[in-house]
Amino acid sequence: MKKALITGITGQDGKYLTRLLLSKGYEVHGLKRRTSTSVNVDSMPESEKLFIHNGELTDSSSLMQTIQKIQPDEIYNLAAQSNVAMSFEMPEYTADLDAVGVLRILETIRILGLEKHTKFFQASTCELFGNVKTSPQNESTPFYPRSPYAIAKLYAHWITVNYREAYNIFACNGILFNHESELRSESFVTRKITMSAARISLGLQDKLFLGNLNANKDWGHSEDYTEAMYLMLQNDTPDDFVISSGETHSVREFASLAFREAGINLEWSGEGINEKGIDTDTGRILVEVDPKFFRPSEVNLMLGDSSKAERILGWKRHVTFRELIRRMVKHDIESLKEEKN
Ligand code: NAP
Ligand code: F7E
Repeated sequence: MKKALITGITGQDGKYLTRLLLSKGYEVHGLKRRTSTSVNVDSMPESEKLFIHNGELTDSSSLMQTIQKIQPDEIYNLAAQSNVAMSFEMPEYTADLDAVGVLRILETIRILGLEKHTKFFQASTCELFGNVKTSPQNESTPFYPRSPYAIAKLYAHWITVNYREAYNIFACNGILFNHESELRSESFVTRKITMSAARISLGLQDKLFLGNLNANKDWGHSEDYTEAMYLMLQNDTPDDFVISSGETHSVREFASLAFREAGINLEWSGEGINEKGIDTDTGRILVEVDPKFFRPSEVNLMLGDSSKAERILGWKRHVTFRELIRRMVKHDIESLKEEKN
């Protein structure tokens, strides 16, 4: 039986990947911070093949002990300070966790002599492309990171490539474009919007405040992206792959569709910080811009090209942009109604 270790098991992707690997018969081990407050850990699948270990990516000794004990066939590194806006407030912590944390895992594999035994997946990000000059972005597009998060992930990306080339570790980077789900935290714009649309439609909230409505992102569903992670480690050779939906949509467009799913039609009026989303039926202002959500430097256009992953891994996305929004809004309305009752 194959053994996998997932760091960041309590996060959005950790949950979907755990389900996938258990369904494939793996023994799944998760690294969890002792202080984790994630609700996802309580809703982990009940399985006698699932084991949780306390540990931190900032603490080499916990990594060493856990990896030595499990001797995993595959490590999926999903743990990170994954919030771009927060990385401007905590740049040093973000670097320690998102950059040096990856080095700590790779060094543990090397020091324990597991180079030939343990395959490694790194959750790399489209944020590496940042201030893009060409679209769509693929594996050959130059990097121009625009936040402390993206710059930490840039180190993580290249140290993964380096340990593959220097020590022959089967190490892959998944250059993941934005992916969301019913488990996404509300600190990210998609879930903030779907939860607010659901609350507003049920009379539980008055208004939604957003930042940059013009940012264009390439959004997919986490279930599809975690399948790509698994496929990368089953490939014959280790490599790096862009995983994306191949479509780009603005935050404004996401909000319009989410409100429509909740039964509210929005029309947009005004410009810049004066732009407002107005309910066409009631004339009520439901969405406003608050500059406190602007970032010191922004990534305005993301559009991925996953043809390499489609060709080599046989990967394809199943959940469309519309379906993603439909699933998130439906989930949020149903769970709020349940709470209310
Ligand atoms: P997420 O929901 O924020 O999950 C992050 C995970 O990391 C959580 O389980 C968190 O645990 C854990 N973690 C945080 N600090 C830690 C530490 N010091 N030691 C060990 N674990 C720690 O992120 P996600 O959306 O699932 O993303 C998974 C990975 O993909 C991340 O590396 C992210 O940067 C990357 N990525 C995500 C996207 C996307 O659109 N979702 C796109 C590109 C790349 P707690 O429960 O303790 O907080
Ligand atoms: O922002 C804009 C914001 O925080 C998306 C992480 O998973 O994907 C994620 O990072 C866009 C940005 O995600 C609000 O300025 C407008 O342009 O949902 P987000 P992100 O920064 O793209 C990448 C690929 C990762 O690697 C990360 O780990 O939406 N935006 N108004 C807002 N964003 C937030 N959070 N809140 C707002 O009110």
